[in-house]
Amino acid sequence: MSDTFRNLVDGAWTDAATGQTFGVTNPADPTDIIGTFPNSGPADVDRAAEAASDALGSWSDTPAPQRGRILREAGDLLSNRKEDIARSMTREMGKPFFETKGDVQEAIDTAYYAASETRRLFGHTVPSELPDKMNMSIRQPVGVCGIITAWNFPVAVPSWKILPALAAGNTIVFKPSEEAPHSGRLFVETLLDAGLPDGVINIVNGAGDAGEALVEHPEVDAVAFTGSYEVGTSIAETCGRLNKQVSLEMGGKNPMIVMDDADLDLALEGVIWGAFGTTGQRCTATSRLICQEGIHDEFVEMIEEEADSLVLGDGNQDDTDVGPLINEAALDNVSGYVDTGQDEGATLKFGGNQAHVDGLDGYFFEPTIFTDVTPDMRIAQEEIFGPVLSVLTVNSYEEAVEVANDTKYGLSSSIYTEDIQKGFQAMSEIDAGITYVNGPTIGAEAHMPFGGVKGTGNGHRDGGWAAFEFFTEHKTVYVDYSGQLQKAQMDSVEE
Ligand code: UN1
Repeated sequence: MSDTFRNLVDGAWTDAATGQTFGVTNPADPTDIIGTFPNSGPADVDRAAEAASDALGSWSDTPAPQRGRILREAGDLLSNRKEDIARSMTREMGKPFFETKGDVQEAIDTAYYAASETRRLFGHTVPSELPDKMNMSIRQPVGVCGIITAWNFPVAVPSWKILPALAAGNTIVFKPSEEAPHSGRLFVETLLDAGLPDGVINIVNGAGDAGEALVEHPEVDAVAFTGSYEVGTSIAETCGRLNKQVSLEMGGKNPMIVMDDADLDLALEGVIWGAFGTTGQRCTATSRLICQEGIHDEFVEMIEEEADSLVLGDGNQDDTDVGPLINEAALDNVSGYVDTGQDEGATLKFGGNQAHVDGLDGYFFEPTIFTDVTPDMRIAQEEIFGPVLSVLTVNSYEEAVEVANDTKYGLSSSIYTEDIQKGFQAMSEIDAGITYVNGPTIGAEAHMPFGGVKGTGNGHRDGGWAAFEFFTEHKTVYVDYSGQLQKAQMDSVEE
C-alpha cells in the first residue's frame, strides 16, 4: 500500500508549491513503499509560518489549563493508537516493535506531563523596593516555534519539544525528518483529533532546504532542533545572526564505564541494548565501553556471546531484536567506520559486515565490537550512529573518567560499579548532561531534563520543566497601588 501525503497548513492538508515529492520506503525491505511526501521549499514554509503566526494570538490567549485539556486528550488518543502508530513507525524507520511502542509511550507520558504543567506555569511574586507596589514575573510564550527533528525517535523527540511549546501557548511549524515523516504525521493527527485549533501546528515536509527556510523565516521566533552536530551548529549560526532563540541536541559519543567490581550481568544487559538497540542509531547509544582491565577479557567475551545471539530482521516480526540501519548511506557510513577502525589499528573482535536476512533486501548490519581502541582513534571520537561498540581499557577509576571525558560530545554516560563512592563521584565528574549509575546510557523519563553539554548542546534541554524554560519568556510586571508620584516615592526611599 502506498499513499500520497501532504503538508499541513492552517488545518488543511496541502500540496507543496514546489510540486515536488520524495518517497519513503521500509528500511527492512526497500521494495515496500510507505508513500510520497511533499518536497517543500521556501514558499511552503512561508505559508505554514504565516498560518502559525495568525493562530498565535488566540492560542496564547486560551487559558493554559484549556490548552492542557487538549494535550491530555492527545495523550489519550496516543494511548489508544499506540500499537498502530508503533507498527507503522517500525515499518517506516526499522526499529523493532517493542522499541517503537516505547517511543510512543514517551510521547504519551510527555502529553500528560505537559498537560499537568499548564496548571503550574508559575512565575514569581516578590516584594518591591517601594511601599504599596507589587512585583511579578509571568510566563509568556516565545511565539512561533520551528521544530526540526531526526528520524530515530520520530514521535518521542518531536513530542518533547512540541507538547511543552503548545502547553506554553506557542504555535508550531514542524519539519519532521524526511526519513520518517509518516510517524510525525501520525503524532500530529492525534493533536488535531484532540481539538487543536487550525494553524496552531503546521507540518512542512522536506529536506535541508525546507529546514533552512524555516530557520530563516522572519515569523519564526525560536528553533528547536535534534540532529547532527554539523546541521545544528549551522542552524545556531543563522539564529545568532537573526537573533532567534535556539535549542540544540546534537548527538553523543556516550561512554559506559565498567569497573572491576561491577555486577557484570547487569552491565551486560546495559551494554547490549545501549550499543545495539535501535541498531546503535540513538544519540544516547553506548558507543564507547570503558573497561577496567581486571574484567576486560571476561566481559568482552560475554558481550560477544550475547551479540551473537541477537536476531536481526524486520522489526515487525516478533523474534527480531535488532532492525536495519535507516538507509543505504548509513550502511556506507558504518562500513566506512569499520574500515577506519581497522586502519587505525583497533582489533575487529566481532561483526563488521553488512548482514543478510532471508527474504529481505534491507540495510542490515552486524553488531560490531572493536577492542584495543585508544582514545585518539576516530572510532573513539566520532559519532558513528550504527551498531559499533568501541572498547577501551583503563587501569583505574580516575583514568576511566579521563577517557570518558575525552570527547567533544557530552550527552549521556554511565558507570557500573558496586562502590557507592565511585558511583556518586562519577555523577559529578563525568562531563555529560546525563549520567546513569548501574544503568545503560539510553532511556529518558518525560519529567526529567534531556540534553547535553559541550558539543552536544547549547545550554538548553528537552524534557521536564527545562523545556518550558526554553519555550517561555519572562514578563516582568510592576504594579503600583500607592497613588504616589514616582518622585515622592524615590525621595522617601533616599531619606
Ligand atoms: C535521541 O536519540 O535523539 O535515550 C533521543 C533514549 C531515548 C532518547 C534518544 N529515549 O533512548
